[in-house]
Amino acid sequence: MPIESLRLLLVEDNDLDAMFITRVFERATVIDAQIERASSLGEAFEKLGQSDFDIVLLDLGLPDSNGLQSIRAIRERTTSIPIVVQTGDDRIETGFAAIEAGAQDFLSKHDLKDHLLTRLTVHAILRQRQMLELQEASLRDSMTGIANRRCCDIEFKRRSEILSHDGVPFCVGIVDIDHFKSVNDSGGHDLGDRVIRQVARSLRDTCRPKDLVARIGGEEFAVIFSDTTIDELGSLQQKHRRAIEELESLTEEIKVTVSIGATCVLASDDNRSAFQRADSALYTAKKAGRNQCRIETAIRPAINGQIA
Ligand code: GH3
Ligand code: MG
Repeated sequence: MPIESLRLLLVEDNDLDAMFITRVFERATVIDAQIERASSLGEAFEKLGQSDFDIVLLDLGLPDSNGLQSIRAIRERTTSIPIVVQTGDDRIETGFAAIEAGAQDFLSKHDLKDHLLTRLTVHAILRQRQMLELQEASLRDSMTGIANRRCCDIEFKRRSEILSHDGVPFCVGIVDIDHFKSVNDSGGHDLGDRVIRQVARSLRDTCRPKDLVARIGGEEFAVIFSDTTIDELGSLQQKHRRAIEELESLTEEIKVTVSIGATCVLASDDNRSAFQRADSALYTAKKAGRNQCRIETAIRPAINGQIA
């Protein structure tokens, strides 16, 4: 991914150093850098809040912050923007400490040669972009484009922490395509894959923005219903089931339906125990004839205890 033009936030309180760095980028013919300068960390935060930047070039000795604190403060606000540190301190230990604190690279002010600075800047941006792309890909299911099991595990953990700290309830559900084997058997594996994508799209389009839909197995999906009590769960499940029942058939012979099992999550639950309950509700829905929703209600007394 070539970088022709980039937006750079230069955080530097020294006018001469700022002018020197600006000139380096003006002389660089391969890139067109638009530079905005902030003279303090406070001003840097203001500018980061106002517009998007591709990189922050950060001086470690600022009037309102010092050394590694500045890097950590920026990292607390955003993990995505690459930071290159330039420092008057020549010790290599300072540079490595900067990287440990969250910077992508470092450069001594005594080493500010044109090529070195521009190369370092471009490398930091490209490396960070690749890292974010990989991170994003590691959370997606490649066949359907929706979240994968890993992403579901992370979201479950996040929701559990919010439940424990703030008492915000949440629920989980498992959605399983009915008689999917017969889709493969009658229409082939490719048709099966198309049905899986169609169901994934429906779940994604039907869920609320605060919910998460993930593919957790071949024809099995998980839904994390955020900020949801067990009393709201039934209608949410039915909305998903109906949306899939009403999907346009891909072939005349195939009518796609799903069964859904769900449960409310307790503060004492972990991922496994919560999804085991949802799975047993799913089993009941399958046994009752499929194209149905069930909720694990055995935990109702425990929920009441949790709320009280
Ligand atoms: P039930 O209603 O009880 O859920 O029955 P089922 O046929 O849906 O369930 P079963 O577990 O017997 O079969 C699931 C099938 O899904 C078996 C497997 O070959 C198929 N499958 C798993 N992953 C994929 C996939 O990625 N693509 C396709 N096309 N088929 C898959
Ligand atoms: Mg199935």
